[in-house]
Amino acid sequence: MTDVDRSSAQEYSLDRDCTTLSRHVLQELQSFSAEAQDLSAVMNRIALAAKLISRRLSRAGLVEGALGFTGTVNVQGESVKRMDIYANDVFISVFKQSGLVCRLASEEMEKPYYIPENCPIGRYTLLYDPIDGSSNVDINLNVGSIFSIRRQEGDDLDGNARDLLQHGRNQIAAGYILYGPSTMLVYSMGKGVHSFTLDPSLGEFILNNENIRVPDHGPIYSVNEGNFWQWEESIRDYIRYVHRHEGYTARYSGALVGDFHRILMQGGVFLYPGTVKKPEGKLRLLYETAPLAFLMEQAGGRASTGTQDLLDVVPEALHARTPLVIGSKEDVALVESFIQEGARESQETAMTRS
Ligand code: AFP
Repeated sequence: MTDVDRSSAQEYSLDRDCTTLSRHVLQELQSFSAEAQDLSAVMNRIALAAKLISRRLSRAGLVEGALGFTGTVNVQGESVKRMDIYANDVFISVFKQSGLVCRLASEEMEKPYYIPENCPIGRYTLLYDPIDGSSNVDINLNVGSIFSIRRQEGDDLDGNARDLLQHGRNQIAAGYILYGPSTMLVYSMGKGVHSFTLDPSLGEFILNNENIRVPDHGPIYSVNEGNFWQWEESIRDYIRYVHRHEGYTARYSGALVGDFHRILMQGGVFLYPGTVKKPEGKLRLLYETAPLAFLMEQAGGRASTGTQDLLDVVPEALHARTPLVIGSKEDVALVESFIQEGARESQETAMTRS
C-alpha cells in the first residue's frame, strides 16, 4: 500500500466513523419539506430508546426483574414478558413531552397511548413492536424492536385511531433495531435502506451499510416447519420443492427481526403463512409486517401475503394480522406461484363437485 492509498483509506474510515445516524437522517431530509424536518428528532428519540433497551438486554441476566413473565396476558392473548413491558415503557417515556409524537400504538397496548401535550405540534404517530421475539430473551438469543412512523390524519376525537387503518405505502419511515452480538439500527425514509451499528464506547449509531440491496435470489428459506401439517397443501408443496432441490438451506431463529435481517443481507425468503385454522397467520400488520415490507421494497425485494402485495393491505383493526412472504423477488414469486397453483386446483375441484 502506498502512502497515498493509506491516507485515503484512513480518511474513508474516519468519514465512515463520523456518519452518525443523526447526521445521516439530516442528509436524507434535505429533499423533504421544511415541516418534515422534525423527523430527525423523532429518529433521535427512537435511537435513544434503542440504546436504553440494548443496555437493559446486555445485563438482563444480572438485573433483578429483567427476565421471565409478568403473569399477565396482552391484547393478543399472549403471555407478557417483563422485557416487553420495560421496552414498551421506554418508547413511551422517550416520547413524553417531546413535542414530536401525538400517539404511540404498540403491539403491547390495546389502544394507542395519547400524549395530548405533544399534539399541537407533533402530528406523527409511532407504531412499534417493543420486543419482537421475546421468547429469545430468557435464553440470551437475538431479539429486536420494529417501528413505523405515520402521519396523523384528522383529530382522532373518538380516540379510535381509525386513520391508522391505511395501507403500508403511507408509512413515512420504518425500521428495526436488532439486539444481537452488536446492536444495529436499520431504517428507511423511502430513499433506500441503511444500517448503523451502535458503538457503545461513543454511544452513537455509526453508519455501516448504505443503500442495502437484497439479492434477487438467495439460498435461505426461513419458516417454522413445525407448523407443516397446519398449513394449506400449497405451502407444504413449496416446502417439499425446496427439500427436493439443491441450493436451499433453512434458518429460523424465532425472532422475526433476526430472520428478516439475514434475508435482507443474504437473500432468500422468510415465510409466516396462515394455517387452515388461522388463515391470517400470527404477525401483526401495523407493527411487524408493514414496516418490514416497506424496508424490503426499498431494498429491491418484495413482500406479499401470498396473494397480494403486503403494502396494499388495508387493516380492518389496529391489531390485524397478515400472512407474510418476504425477501428476494424471485423467491417470493416462487412461493406465490405455489399458492396460486393451490388456489387454481381447489377451484377446479370445487367446480367438478358442483
Ligand atoms: P414472541 O415475541 O412471542 O416470541 O413472537 C415472535 C414472533 O412474533 C416473531 O418474532 C417470530 O418470527 C414468530 O413470532 C415466531 O413464531 P413461532 O414460534 O410460531 O414460529
